[in-house]
Amino acid sequence: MNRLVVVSNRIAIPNGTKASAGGLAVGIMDALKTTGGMWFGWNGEINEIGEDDEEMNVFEQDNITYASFGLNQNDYDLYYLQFSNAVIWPAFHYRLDLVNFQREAWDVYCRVNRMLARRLLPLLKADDVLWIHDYHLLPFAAELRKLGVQNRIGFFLHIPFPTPEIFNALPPHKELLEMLCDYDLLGFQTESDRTAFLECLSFLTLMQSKGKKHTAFGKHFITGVYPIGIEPDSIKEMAEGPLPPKMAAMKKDLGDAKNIIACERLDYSKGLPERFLAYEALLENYPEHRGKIRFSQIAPTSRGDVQAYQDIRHQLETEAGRINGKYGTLGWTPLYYLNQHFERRLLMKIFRLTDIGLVTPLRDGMNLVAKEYVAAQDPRDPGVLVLSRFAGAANELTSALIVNPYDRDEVAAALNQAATMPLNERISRYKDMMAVLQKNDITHWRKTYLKDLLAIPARSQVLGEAGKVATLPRLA
Ligand code: GDG
Repeated sequence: MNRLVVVSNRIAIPNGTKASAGGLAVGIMDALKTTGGMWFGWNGEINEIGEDDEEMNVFEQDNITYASFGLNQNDYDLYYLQFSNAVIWPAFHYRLDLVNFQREAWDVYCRVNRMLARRLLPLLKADDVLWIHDYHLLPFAAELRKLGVQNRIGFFLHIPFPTPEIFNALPPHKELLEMLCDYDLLGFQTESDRTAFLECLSFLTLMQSKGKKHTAFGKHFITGVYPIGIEPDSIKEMAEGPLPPKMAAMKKDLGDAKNIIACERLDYSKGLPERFLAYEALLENYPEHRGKIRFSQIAPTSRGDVQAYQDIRHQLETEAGRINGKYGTLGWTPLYYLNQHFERRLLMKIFRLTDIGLVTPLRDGMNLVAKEYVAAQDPRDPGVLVLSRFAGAANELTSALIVNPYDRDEVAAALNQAATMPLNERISRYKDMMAVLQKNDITHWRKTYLKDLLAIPARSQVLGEAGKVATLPRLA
C-alpha cells in the first residue's frame, strides 16, 4: 500500500487530548493511521531560524510520522499573514476591498513554498501519495515538480474558488493558475468552486476537457468535488450526557426563553456584523420576542495580527453594546458576545442546549459549524438551523432555513419561524439533515478523495506511445 503524505500549513501535533482535535485534524489523522503516513507542516512557532536552516522535528506516534518546523518572523509576516491571509483569503472570499497586495509578499509566498518543497524532498519515498491542503500551498506541487518529484500529488481547497472577475484581479493570477495545474487532482468543496476554477483557466489559456480530465499549459490534471464532512457520532457523544454544573444552573435560569447560538472564528467572511443587525431586526419586527429570546455569539480571536481582523473585532464590540443598550432591560440582556475560545466538548453541549443555530457567513467553503450544530441536537427535541445560502454546506443541508445573510429582514423572519416552529417540523428537518451528514461524513470525504487520487497512474508509470515510460510535461 502506498504511504500517504499530508501537507498542510499547520499540523495538529498530538498532545494527548483527543477531544480537543477539530473535525479536519481528526479526518486527516484517521486517513494517516489507516494507510500509515506522514504529516508535514508548520508547528505554529515563530523562531529565529535562517532561510536555509532545515531544522525539522520528526517523531512517530500511532503509525503517523509528524514532521514539523518553525517559521522565522519575516516568513510568518509575508507568507502567512500578508499573502495567504491578506491577499488570497479575502480575494477567495470575494472581498477584493480587503486585499493588500505587495510584490514582496508574493515573492516570499513562493519562496516559502519552494523552501518547504525542498525540506520535504529528502523525506519522500518513490511511491508516496501526497495530499496537499489549502490556500497557503497553491504553488507547492509546482515547486516539487521542479525538483523532479513524479509522485501523485493531490490538492484540496477548503475555501471557495472565486469567479474570474475576482480571481483575475489578483496580480499573479496567471502564475497561480499555472502552478495549480501541476497537481494531479484538484478537489473543491462544491461544484460552483470547481466550475469557477475551470472558468478562470479557460479565460487565460486554451484548455481541453474530457469529463473531469483536463489539459492546460501542457499539463494534465483531474478536478473533482468532495464536500468535507464531520464525524456525527463522535459529536453526538460529546453533546449528550450530563451538563457541567455551571451550565445546568444556566439552563435552569433560562426557563422558557429561546436561545440562539452562533460560533466561529472572528472572521469577516462569517458575516457577524450583518448577523447582529439581523438579530436587531428580529427584535424590531417581532417585538413579542423581546425579553424571551437570547442570542449568544461565541467568536474566538483569529489572525489577530491582520488589520482587517482587528477592525471587525472593534466593530462587533460597538454593535453588541449598542443593541444591548437599545433593547436590554434591567432583567434581560438580549445579546451575549463572547470573544473567547470554548473547549470542544463543552461547545457541542452548548449547541445541543440551544434552540436555534445561526450560521450566516457571507461566503464559506463549507462551514463545519452548521454540520456540527445539527449533529449535536437531541433527536427528540432538535433545534433549528438557520443557514446562509453562501455556505458550501447549504448545498447539502437543504432542510435548514436557508437565508441570504445580506437581507436582515429575511434572516429575522427565519429566526421568528425557527423560534415558533412546531416539534414535528423540527424533527422532520433534523432527520433529513442527519441522513446527509451520516452519508457524507468525514470518512466518506477522505475515502472518495483518496480513491480518485490513487486511481490516477503515477507519472513514472505512464506509458508513452512507443510503450516506453514517459514523463508528463513539467514547468520549465
Ligand atoms: C475552513 C473553511 C471549511 C470554532 N470556534 C471554536 C471552535 N470552532 C471550530 C468549529 C469547527 C471549526 O472550528 C471551524 O470550521 P469551519 O468549517 O466552520 O470554518 P473555518 O475555520 O473557516 O474552516 C470552511 C473548513 O475549512 C473545512 O474544510 O468548512 O469553509 O473556511 O470545527 O467547531 N472549536 C472550539 N472552540 C471554539 O471556540 N473548540
